[in-house]
Amino acid sequence: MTTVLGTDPAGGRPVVPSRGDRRPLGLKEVTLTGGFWARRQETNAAETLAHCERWMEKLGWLANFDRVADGTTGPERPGWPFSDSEVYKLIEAMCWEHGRSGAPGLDESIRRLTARVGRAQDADGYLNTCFGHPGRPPRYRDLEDGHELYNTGHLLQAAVARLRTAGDGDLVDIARRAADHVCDVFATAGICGHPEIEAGLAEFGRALGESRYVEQARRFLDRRGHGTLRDIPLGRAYFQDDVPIREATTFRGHAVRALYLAAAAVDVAVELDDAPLLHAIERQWEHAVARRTYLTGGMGSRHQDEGFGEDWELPPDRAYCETCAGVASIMVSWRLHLATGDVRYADLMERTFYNIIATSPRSDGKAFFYANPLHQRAPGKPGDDATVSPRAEGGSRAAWFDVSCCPTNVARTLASWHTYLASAGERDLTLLQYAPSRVTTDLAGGRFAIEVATAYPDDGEVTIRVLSAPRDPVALRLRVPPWASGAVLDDGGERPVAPGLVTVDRVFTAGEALRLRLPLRPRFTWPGRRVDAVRGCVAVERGPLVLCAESLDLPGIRLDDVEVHPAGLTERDGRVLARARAVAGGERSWPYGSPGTSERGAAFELELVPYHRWAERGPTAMRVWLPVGETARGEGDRPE
Ligand code: FUB
Ligand code: ZN
Repeated sequence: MTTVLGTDPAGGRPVVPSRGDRRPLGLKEVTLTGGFWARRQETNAAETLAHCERWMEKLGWLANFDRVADGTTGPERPGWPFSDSEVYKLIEAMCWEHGRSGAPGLDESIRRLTARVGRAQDADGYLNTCFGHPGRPPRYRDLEDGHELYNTGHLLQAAVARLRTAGDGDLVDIARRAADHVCDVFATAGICGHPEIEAGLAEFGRALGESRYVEQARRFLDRRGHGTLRDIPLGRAYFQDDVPIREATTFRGHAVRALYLAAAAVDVAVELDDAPLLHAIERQWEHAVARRTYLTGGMGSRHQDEGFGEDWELPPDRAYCETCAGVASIMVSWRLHLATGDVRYADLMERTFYNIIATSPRSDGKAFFYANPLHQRAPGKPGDDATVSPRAEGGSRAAWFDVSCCPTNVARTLASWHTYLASAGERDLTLLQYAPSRVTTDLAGGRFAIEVATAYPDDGEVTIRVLSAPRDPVALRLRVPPWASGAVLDDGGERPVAPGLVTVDRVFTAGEALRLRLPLRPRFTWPGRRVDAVRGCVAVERGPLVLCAESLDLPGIRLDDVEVHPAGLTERDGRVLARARAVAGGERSWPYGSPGTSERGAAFELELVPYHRWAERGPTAMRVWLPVGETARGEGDRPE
């Protein structure tokens, strides 16, 4: 491989595989012009980035770097061993945002933060504020929990963002020294308890054309699964050190760890042309999506280890669904889409974007959900924006957490969101997500530029206007989501289009327009019969949005007393309403036995709102899965 040090000609992309079915588009090729995601990007830029920096300054996580540089470290150190990674994820988010908007103030922030980080680097490339300095534990003594390589992985991803958006410079130099150090120290043994270094090394290696880094990522991957990490009460599956990655059949253990590892495995498989490794991850994805994924796209059912449960273990009230696991799941699916071209991966990405990534941040961008349950039994306490939340759950978004991995992960994902909107092939452009945007890319026959106008996800009409096109035919491919049966494409004449990919392959002319109509009627969704925890319930979805009921809309009625009738769903004046009744009685007696007699109240219309906005109006009970009234059970189209 040769060394390449320029910016990405596409303007910056988080993932640039050197081969594969699809080519990702960059910040210069896609621009959001308004709508759902543009609003979130603006808030992210205007509020979240500064918010994260303020908190890390206030808590001393940034000053940890200064203390190392000044030689004033000691036994006391604020933050967890992985707090350095939050600084790196923030820098990464700033780099994508800077690449997107060009805001000059951001460049200065990136330089300022980079300088503080760089001063803490040891002469041999080691860079960590928790270990290896006076008064601190020695380096690499606690591979299970120390997160040293994990932190470095995030540093490398930040450097990739900087390199691709601004070119070579201090951050890239720092990261290169850190990566070289890792390759030297871990040439023959050792893995980190939290995967992430693998993804960092693989992408940094791609960005620099440095095969040594990719090879080191492969070593880490193949070393895992042989029980080299200490056994712990949660078992070695917690850090995926129980089964070699090529033999594993599903995602398991700590969800973020499992998914970062899988993302890296796809990168390595693609770079090293390792088909068996790629197929192993495809199989694991399939298994986990079929059996271990929530309706929201959330992953992770267990609080005890922030981890995947067994197959079908998907309790709505105890759902963990960490926001970071949503980010990591998107990382895996995106890489699999690029490698294989399969749009199923973009289907899951859409679900996760709208129902996990959009759910986490409060609309002002200054508080976040960490866990994303599908049922909140009692309203949470109002969040206190001035204090650090000691817990991941609780029913209110928190300004900051003791373990605050999610806010910076949301920030870097939102800043680069539009790079997931489309992908390209030799002679096709494929729209994967729908948002008001302009997309311009060079295909084999020449430049193809389109403008997308839509109010999606509020409205399902998507107009694609051609701005310029090659003289020869090209293929415009549109993803039709799996829920969109009845979709219609108007391409000079209307025709029904089935879920999957619809292809228009012809000569396009500037000025012409195509219209895709995705039906967004609200619909009931039944759980498969094996998902025990929500048997007897239905959920309501509208387009890509999962909806929920909030107790705030039910004065005088307990949300958990409400039953719905799965034939009564209407949409009026933009509101989705389900026919419902409140059921009374039974609280004081033994809650098991033969069916009791409960009193059913008068029918009323239950308002359902997008899950991504729950608790936005204040503390509330909430549920996605709604019990079906006894008389109504047996109706509907239930999956097996
Ligand atoms: O351990 C680092 C991060 O903190 C994990 O990815 C999250 O799950 C949280 O535990
Ligand atoms: Zn997190």
